[in-house]
Amino acid sequence: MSNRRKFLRSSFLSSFGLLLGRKLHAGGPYPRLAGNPVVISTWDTGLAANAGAWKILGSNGRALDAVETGVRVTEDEINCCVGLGANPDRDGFVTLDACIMDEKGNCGSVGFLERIKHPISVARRVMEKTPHVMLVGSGAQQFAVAEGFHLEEQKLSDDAKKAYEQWLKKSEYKPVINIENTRSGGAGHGPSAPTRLSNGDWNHDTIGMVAMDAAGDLSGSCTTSGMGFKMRGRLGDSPIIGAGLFVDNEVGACTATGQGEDVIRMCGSHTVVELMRQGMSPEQACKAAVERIIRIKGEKAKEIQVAFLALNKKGETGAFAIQKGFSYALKNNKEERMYTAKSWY
Ligand code: SD4
Repeated sequence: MSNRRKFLRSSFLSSFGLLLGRKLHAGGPYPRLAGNPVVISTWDTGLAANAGAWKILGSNGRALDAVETGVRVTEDEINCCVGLGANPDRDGFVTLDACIMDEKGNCGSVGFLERIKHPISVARRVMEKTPHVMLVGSGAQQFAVAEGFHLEEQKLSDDAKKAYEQWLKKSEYKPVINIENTRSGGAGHGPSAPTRLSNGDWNHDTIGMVAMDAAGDLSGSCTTSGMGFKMRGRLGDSPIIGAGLFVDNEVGACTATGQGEDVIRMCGSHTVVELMRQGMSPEQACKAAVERIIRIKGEKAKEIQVAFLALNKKGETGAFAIQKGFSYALKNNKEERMYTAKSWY
């Protein structure tokens, strides 16, 4: 055989081998961990949300169904930062953002959605029933209604009304706040969801959830009303795939909470997943992402809260935040509890 033919033959075989190798490794760098479902979600409201998700995960259901069902629990609660009971924008309207992503890289999202109780389920319909990833505003609402979602009355919850009336006294628009407040979500002082509590801790309530099911597949969800008293039309990181949420079934999944603008700037959740792909543990990856925000923001990082929460394909979990006070809920076959994340400050 001539040298040229030998070369062609061997390069064909090695490309074929590579292709085959790829296929063999389609499960990713980690072996599939079956039979150990786990769910983690942000903040204290995560406990009840995890319990909702566990109804599915604990009976061998799919992670995608679990993360939708789980965060619907929070969307049903009266909460500063999730669902229709949440704080409004500065014009007095509650506008909701949500996204969802499954183990196959399918994803769906809604932003600036009004008068619909379960934006996470609309996001799932966008994923499953449209050729698109994202629908926003009146288009998203129109789609939701066409899909049978009920158009709720435009009315603030009692808590939100009180918080908004308080805010209106000054109508002070500050994209960042770092002061104590009466209602988690920035009542009285500006459009930011982060609030500093009297003990110095920071509070938010957006719910981000990532889970692995008994088959070893990953999914995630994220839903929020965003910053209280934000500008009308503002979108945060929570409906943006790669920012507020990212899932890669070969590696892991991550969700973010906190000041969305700063998460969007560095594609937060995607960054964390890519760092895990390079071999970092979930906590190391979340910390490295926080450090990147701190490098970008310098001293201004002192005034904001951002936290990342991640899960890898081995079922390991971890988190890291800029400020202290970020808590997350974990549920697996052995435990159901809150953890407090380490933080930069
Ligand atoms: C946003 N990331 O809209 C959300 C807010 C948040 O807990 O996480 N609040 O920027």
